Amino acid sequence: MKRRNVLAGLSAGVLAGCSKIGATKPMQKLFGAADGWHREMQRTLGGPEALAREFSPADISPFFRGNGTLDPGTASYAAHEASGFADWQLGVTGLVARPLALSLAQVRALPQRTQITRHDCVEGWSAIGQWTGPQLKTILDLAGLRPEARYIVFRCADNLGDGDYYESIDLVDAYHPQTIVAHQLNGAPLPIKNGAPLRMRIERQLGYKHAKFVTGIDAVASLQGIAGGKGGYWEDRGYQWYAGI
Ligand SMILES: Nc1nc2c(c(=O)[nH]1)N[C@H]1C(S)=C(S)[C@@H](COP(=O)(O)O)O[C@H]1N2
Ligand SMILES: [Mo]
Repeated sequence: MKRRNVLAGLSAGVLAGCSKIGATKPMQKLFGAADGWHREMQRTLGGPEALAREFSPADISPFFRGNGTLDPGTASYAAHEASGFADWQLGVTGLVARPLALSLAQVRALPQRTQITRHDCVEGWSAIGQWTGPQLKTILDLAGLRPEARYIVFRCADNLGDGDYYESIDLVDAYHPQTIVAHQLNGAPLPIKNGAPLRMRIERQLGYKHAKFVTGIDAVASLQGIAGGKGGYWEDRGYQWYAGI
């Protein structure tokens, strides 16, 4: 039906079980996964579904700066850039029933969400931008999260010299309605500096959680054993894992 058309390119088998596996099992785990004072406080005050503030088009910053990696600078990324990211793939792996490799066309064909939000960087700047992309939960439901999954890890195309950039969130943020895999900023394809062709928006957390140049989404039971084990490139270097605003 309509959903089939939208998801053309994904097999019927991929679609069949998604609502069952994806929607129920992970939701049962949401509260068991919560630990840490900051996370508890924010969620007690706002509730797990509380939305980050959304703004109007008039509020959009005239310039949305880039921060951190502005271009991954690898031969592979340069080749993707030259071909307009036609062969970019978003892998969905780990504790999922149906691993996926989504093309950008498939990501764009999923139901989309557009939101105008403020990005806050710990370095002391903010900017308001309009982001468009599918909700992460749509993709997780397609892949069918397994009940053992507790965290979602984002793999990125940039290496900072002493490690690849990566990030992670728990299932509360993964299923939050404003958590999207963005491919557009202010109605245009993502600029390179802002994470082309795909970057996360995790709207209730600080800027470093919003992984850019995303190549993979990995469902895991534990963050131990991944890079430094703290759940993110900056977390491994001392930043808070839960960076609620
Ligand atoms: N892959 C990757 N993602 C990243 C970073 C990075 O260096 N590499 N920097 C983070 C930081 S600290 C911020 S503030 C935002 C900046 O997003 P922007 O470049 O769109 O402003 O991206 C985050 N995501
Ligand atoms: Mo940042």
